[in-house]
Amino acid sequence: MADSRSPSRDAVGFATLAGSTGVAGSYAVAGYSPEFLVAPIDDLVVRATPGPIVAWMIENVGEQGHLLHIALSFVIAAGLLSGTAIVGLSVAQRFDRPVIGSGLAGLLAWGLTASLTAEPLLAAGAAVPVAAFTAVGTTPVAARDHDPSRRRALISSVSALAFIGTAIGLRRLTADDTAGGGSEITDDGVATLLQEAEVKSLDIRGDVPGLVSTIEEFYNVDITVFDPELSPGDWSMTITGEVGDDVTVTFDELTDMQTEHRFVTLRCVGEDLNGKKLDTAVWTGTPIEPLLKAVDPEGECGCAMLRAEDGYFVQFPIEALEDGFLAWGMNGRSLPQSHGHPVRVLIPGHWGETNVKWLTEIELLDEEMNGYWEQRGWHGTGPVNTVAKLWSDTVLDNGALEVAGHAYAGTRGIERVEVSTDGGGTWQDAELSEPLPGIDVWRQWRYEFQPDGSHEVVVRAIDGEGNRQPEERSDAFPSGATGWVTKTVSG
Ligand SMILES: Nc1nc2c(c(=O)[nH]1)N[C@H]1C(S)=C(S)[C@@H](COP(=O)(O)O)O[C@H]1N2
Ligand SMILES: [Mo]
Repeated sequence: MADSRSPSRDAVGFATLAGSTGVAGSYAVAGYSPEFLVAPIDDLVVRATPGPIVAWMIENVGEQGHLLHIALSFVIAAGLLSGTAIVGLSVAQRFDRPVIGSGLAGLLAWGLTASLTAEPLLAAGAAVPVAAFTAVGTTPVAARDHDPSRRRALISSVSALAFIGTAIGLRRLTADDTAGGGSEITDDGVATLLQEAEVKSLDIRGDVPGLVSTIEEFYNVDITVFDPELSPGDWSMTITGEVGDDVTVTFDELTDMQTEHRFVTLRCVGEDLNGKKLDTAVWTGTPIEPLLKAVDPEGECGCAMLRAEDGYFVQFPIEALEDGFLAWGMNGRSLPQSHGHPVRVLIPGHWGETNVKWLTEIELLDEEMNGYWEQRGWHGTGPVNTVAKLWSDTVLDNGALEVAGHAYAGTRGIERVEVSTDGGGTWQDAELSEPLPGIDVWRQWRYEFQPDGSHEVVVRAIDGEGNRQPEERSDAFPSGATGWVTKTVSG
């Protein structure tokens, strides 16, 4: 009996169950979104991590890096909610008032979740299970004698697990999922372009994406783990700052404007020389220029800061912005959540970071300012470097070796790709895919030869202005990788 009066192992166990079910409950009502308790905690974890480490993780470790801090954030969230359950359990025991104890735990869990997520209503998702499982732990001591604690612990654990499973399952079933691209865009224009890309894609045996990357293939770079959940109805974008009058555009107004479908390629400044953060899609949207003209920009620097719902921001010249595109569709579907649902920016020929997702604001500036990545030392707002990727080497049935990849030079375009099979001694022209319409699109290349032992293959591109891709090697940081891709292959 004396045992059950101190915060026993029992109490810690029940509190842990209560905390875990609280996290699951929050997930059930909020999903993988900023309203989920773990999201703001994760923001704090990321903010507490030194900037260079975060930047390095996002660019290099990607998903696995996210998993590390997310796991830590889950543990912290469950720990905090367990703390509220411990307080509830202690009060219940001290004053022998189980109802007050579990009510208090629920109230504290609610307060904690509501203040961190700023979502008082959804915070109930965390509070209710915490209160319920605290109540299980506060069942009067008398009852406990008839119910051996081992058995009770087992039953509680099983029901907690069942609750967590149900919460996750329910969420998955009911979630309004735009992950793979939402509703279909029924416009012949898209279908025509997708078909053109298919026809023009080279017949490559190796594992190289076609001229249009699928939504699943298309790379992702995000500064946060939780993508903003913005419905078209909630979305609007304001052009502000050094302008005659602010202008706000709603989603309906935007999609009523002149609609176009464009091939646009994106490449991240942070990728390795032969990395895979280079992809192309058919985007549906409208040109930015008419919107800019309407506000009459008057800033001194001729530059603009673009801001997004996830806290991302990037600054670059208005000149580049004028050529830009506001997209709400990707490969014939509404923009997937991870690519900026409902509206993102596409800036021809510039590094990926200028292509702001979940766009909320264009602020015209008087003075230049650093964007998110520029504050972290990157120089990634200008035009892309020229690159030829060597993404596959395959032995064909006839014994020949096929090497293949994509080449990209932004708005300069790709004129030629040269391949050497003797470490750069001699060069031959690779087969190139027919150019796709558009001013910012990659091309596929392919080269086949009869191997004789081991070969050092080197590839380099020549852009549309006649410039050969520079040979000198540099790392991605801070201005994008340079050099020629080489690979030793044998038949
Ligand atoms: N709002 C927002 N926009 C963003 C980013 C981001 O983290 N948040 N990442 C940028 C970077 S660094 C790149 S390379 C591209 C990647 O776009 P994708 O994820 O659609 O491939 O988006 C850019 N736009
Ligand atoms: Mo990027």
